Amino acid sequence: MQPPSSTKRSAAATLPTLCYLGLGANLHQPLQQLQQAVVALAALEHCQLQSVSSLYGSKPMGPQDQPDYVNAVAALVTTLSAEQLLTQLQKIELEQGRQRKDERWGPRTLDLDILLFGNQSIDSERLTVPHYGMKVREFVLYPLAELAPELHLPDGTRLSQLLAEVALNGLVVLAPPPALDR
Ligand code: A4P
Ligand code: MG
Repeated sequence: MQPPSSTKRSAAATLPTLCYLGLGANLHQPLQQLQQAVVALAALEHCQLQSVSSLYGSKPMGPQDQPDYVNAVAALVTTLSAEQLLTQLQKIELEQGRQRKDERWGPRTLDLDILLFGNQSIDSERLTVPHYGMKVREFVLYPLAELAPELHLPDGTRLSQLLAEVALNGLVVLAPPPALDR
């Protein structure tokens, strides 16, 4: 007899959930950092990388004495819980040389943020979802709109409404979406 399907999916904490991730880097060849991060995301267990936006150049938010950033957004379907996914993202950050320093919004080799996790609102010790800054950051909203122009946030806010309120602030497309090996 077949075991119940729940035992076969022991590592799967949730039903498949579509989430959106913010990728950012401004140290040590940031364009390549993002391309390498996309390869790492595509290799994550219990995850299926769906699409990645173009790679954008953006002006630093926070301290201005740091290089411009490269930013992108990725769409990923996962059966991990949001906290399990965060753990995997932090591993990738560390593998790419991320050092956490005291300076708020300081430079980094790679930052991976969970912007949205399905339609869930999460407020735990490790996670705030939707990401606390996403509604006002041009380097999140424009790449996200490339992947999901019709998106609504869990509170009902339309992405198109947010785009109308947030200026480009020097945001430019640097490179097309990285190719996904399928
Ligand atoms: N955490 C809570 N919620 C989340 C979430 N939704 N996704 C916690 C990811 N992490 C979340 O993060 C600190 C803690 O946030 C984590 O341990 C996790 O438990 P971190 O990555 O160690 O630190 P951080 O990224 O420096 O902090 P913060 O405040 O999240 O910074 P942001 O908001 O990521 O901003 N300018 C441009 N142009 N482009 C950028 O991408 N990024 C930043 C950093 C500054 N300026 C930028 C950019
Ligand atoms: Mg972060």
